Amino acid sequence: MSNHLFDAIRAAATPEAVFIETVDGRSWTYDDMLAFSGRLASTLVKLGIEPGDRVAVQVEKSPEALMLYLACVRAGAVYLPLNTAYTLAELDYFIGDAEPRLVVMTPRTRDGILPIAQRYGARVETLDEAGGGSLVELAANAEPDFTNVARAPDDLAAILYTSGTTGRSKGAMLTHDNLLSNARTLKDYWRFSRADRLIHALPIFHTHGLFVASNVVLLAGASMYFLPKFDADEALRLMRTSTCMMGVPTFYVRLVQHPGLTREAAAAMRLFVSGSAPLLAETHRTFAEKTGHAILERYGMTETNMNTSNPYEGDRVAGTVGFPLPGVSLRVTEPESGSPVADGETGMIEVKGPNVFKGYWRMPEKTKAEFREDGFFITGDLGRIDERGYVHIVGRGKDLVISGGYNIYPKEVEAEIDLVPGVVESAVIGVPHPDFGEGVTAVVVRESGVSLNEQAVLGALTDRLARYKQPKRVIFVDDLPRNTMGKVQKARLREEFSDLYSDLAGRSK
Ligand code: MCA
Ligand code: AMP
Repeated sequence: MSNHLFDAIRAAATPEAVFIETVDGRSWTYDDMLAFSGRLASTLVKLGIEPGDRVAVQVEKSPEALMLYLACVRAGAVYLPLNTAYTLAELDYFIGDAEPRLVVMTPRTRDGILPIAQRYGARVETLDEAGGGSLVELAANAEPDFTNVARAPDDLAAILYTSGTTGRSKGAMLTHDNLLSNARTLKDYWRFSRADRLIHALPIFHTHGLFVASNVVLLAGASMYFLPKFDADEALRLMRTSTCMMGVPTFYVRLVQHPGLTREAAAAMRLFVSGSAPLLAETHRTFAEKTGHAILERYGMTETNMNTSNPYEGDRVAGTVGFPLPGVSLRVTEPESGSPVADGETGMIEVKGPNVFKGYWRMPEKTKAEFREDGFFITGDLGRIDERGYVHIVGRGKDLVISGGYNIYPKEVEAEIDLVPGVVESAVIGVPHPDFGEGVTAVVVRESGVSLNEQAVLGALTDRLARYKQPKRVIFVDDLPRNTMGKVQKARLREEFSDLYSDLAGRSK
């Protein structure tokens, strides 16, 4: 019986070749991966997981955690990774919405999550960063030879939550073929082979680290160094025995500030990829001057996987995201009408292809609203295509802040700030930040006579919002600027506070 995604992974695996090495010296071959993911898949089935059941996972990065993703694919389950920064308040929403049959947590956070999981009828098991925990104990005696559950190209492999412009987060439903087709395309486009070793320093609960990085390595039968998180010293050390790295712009900002980044340090490397947020042309240029490597920038979304990429051979143009990938149709339209703009003009980027998701989990109306009649997905990103065919992202139609590669929807943060006693209203904006690209910033109006300060606002958010969503600064103003329609003029606020973080330049890690 065929399992669309895993069959391809299985076919690319070279049994004795190394798949993952960790910085503390642990290593797994492809054979180990097949056996361990088989044990975990057998365990999932024993725990009653049926095809289509969601398995929610909020654990620290480890090879075992990646193999749990593969086990879910093999067992026909729907993998639901959750950012480790999410608070219990945020988890309550995700678990209630996705209704997983099983929640896998770190032992540290188990007690907090247990009542939430029980309320929604989910079982809880644990997995820690060292590869221990109750799930692994159950798997120790399970069968490594697992007959994969049959899954067709259109069956769900994963749900990844993306923040909503209005209301709560939406679960993007990704099929086996969404993931497989995109990973195959990227493997070929970026020339991945068994000879490659990737520096993997991204988290594995988002598309970038989970699908782009890990699936490409798997389909190439290549290997990777698994770092718990990005560390410039460690990345530089590993470059001497690696061939590629994938990262968010913050990785490259931190690397160019490191005295160890030289031509010699990067001599063994063949490819540096950047994505998830705009890479400054200056970072691209400085990196090239220091190493001789032109960073390859690409563009994607949780809903669409990767859409465009600069070429492997040919000009990697700073400030552009390159060409639509093979099999991906991309057009630029008038946002309101959806009709194509004139050549070179700016408009809404829309995409269509096997990479584009199936819809938002249990939100048919929202799904319908984001697609055109002819099947193109409306990305919410504003862009243009230049005369050479390179796509430029010029802005965002959606009110979104991207900080260190993580998306933050201002509305969600504003809603929490507005609940703080003494707050009249708030506007959350992203302003240039030398390390994170954009820094989440709250502009707050307080009731007259109330002695509310920055610390009190931030303190009230601690247990409500993931750390990366919390404002780096809170500014108090008498009134928010509004246009004649009464809408807050965020562009004016962004302008006014554009220098807020400039004193941090040169001091980032
Ligand atoms: C950590 N902090 C952050 C961020 N990360 N604050 C804002 N934005 C962030 N991204 C907080 C920490 O909790 C800490 O708070 C303080 O900021 C400083 O932390 P630091 O040690 O400097 O951070 P770090 O641990 O080094 O992490 C920075 C990072 C990391 C390496 C940029 O955030 C990261 O790995 N980002 C990658 C995100 C990613 O994978 N995105 C892809 C999404 P305090 O000290 O005050 O407690 S997928 C996607 O976007 C699409 C599909 C695509 O195209 O790829
Ligand atoms: P996410 O919802 O986390 O998948 O983030 C997707 C968003 O990240 C896109 O809609 C873009 O706004 C942004 N993004 C991803 N890659 C790039 C890039 N290379 N340049 C600019 N923005 C990007």
